[in-house]
Amino acid sequence: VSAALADRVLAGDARAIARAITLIENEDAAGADLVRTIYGRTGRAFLIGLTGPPGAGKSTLVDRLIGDVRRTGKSVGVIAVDPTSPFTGGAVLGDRLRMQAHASDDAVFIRSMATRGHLGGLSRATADAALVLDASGKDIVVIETVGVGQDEVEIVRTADISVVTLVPGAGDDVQALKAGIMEIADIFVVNKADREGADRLVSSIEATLSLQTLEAGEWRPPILKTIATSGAGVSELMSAIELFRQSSAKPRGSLADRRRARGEARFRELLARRFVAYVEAEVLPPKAFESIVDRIASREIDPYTAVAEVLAGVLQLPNYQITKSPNS
Ligand SMILES: Nc1nc2c(ncn2[C@@H]2O[C@H](COP(=O)(O)OP(=O)(O)OP(=O)(O)O)[C@@H](O)[C@H]2O)c(=O)[nH]1
Ligand SMILES: [Mg+2]
Repeated sequence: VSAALADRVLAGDARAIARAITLIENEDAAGADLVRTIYGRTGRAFLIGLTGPPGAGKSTLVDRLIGDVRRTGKSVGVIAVDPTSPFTGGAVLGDRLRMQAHASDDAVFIRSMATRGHLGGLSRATADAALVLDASGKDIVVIETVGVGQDEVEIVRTADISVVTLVPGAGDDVQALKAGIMEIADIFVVNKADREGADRLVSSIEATLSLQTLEAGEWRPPILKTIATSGAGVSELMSAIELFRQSSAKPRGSLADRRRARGEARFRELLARRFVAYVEAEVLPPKAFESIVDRIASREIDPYTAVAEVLAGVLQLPNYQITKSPNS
């Protein structure tokens, strides 16, 4: 089943893409198998991360971007992290409705994703879904997230380009600062520029940016004004994205670094998760994991000691040819 599904994903079959993303979303083992199969065929798509506060107009902006991308003949996949997530409480159909204009276009694939309970589950599922779209041959993949939590910041940080959307009149002018999003922006977009205070917001972002010292040749994040509802400023945004893509594609550029960092983050995360699962299921006796957790909670043992003890046990296993002492 999985091989056939992988073939259909690689052929760009929309139903297969949808099925694959559902498997990933449900943390089905078949989803992991699929990613394993298609991974060698990924790395072609350009990954755009778009984030900002709830209701900033991100989906409206993405809809406009899709239009611009399609005019150049390129295909595009969109993953909108589900607005029904506990973070925003928005309407589930919102994104699909807002991007309805492209519903019948074969070269456009739009998908909302729900957040799952586990820490890091969202960024993992989103990253895998992006791989599916990449493997399916989409030239551009856009990930829309609400910039509120660490998970969301992580998603956008590992994209090829991070676009941070802010809106005037949201009280605190540099709203994104708190979430640590200011540091990850490659492009700032002041959307709803038809509203009062847009220029003030631009100045306040400029002021914040001017506190950061740039190295010679380093990319300076531009600040663009858009009105997503009318499309004003969207082609300028597209040009800025293209400019970034080209400038960072040069040898010393950050694109390769970023992709390497993305690979490293995924590898570390998977290794850690699989290792913990292995220790819990194969190394520790039944119920030992829970009992350690209980002892930590009752202050009978501290977490550092507990980890050191478990690690010592693991490293003595014959299959682990690790010669270093666990204390080194
Ligand atoms: N006045 C004005 N309204 C806008 C603009 N862009 C979007 N909106 C409106 O803002 C509302 C929210 O737009 P969305 O595109 O759903 O915003 P979002 O950031 O995707 O929202 P969430 O995904 O729920 O966080 C909608 O009613 C849009 O029509 C703009 O440039 N000007
Ligand atoms: Mg949205």
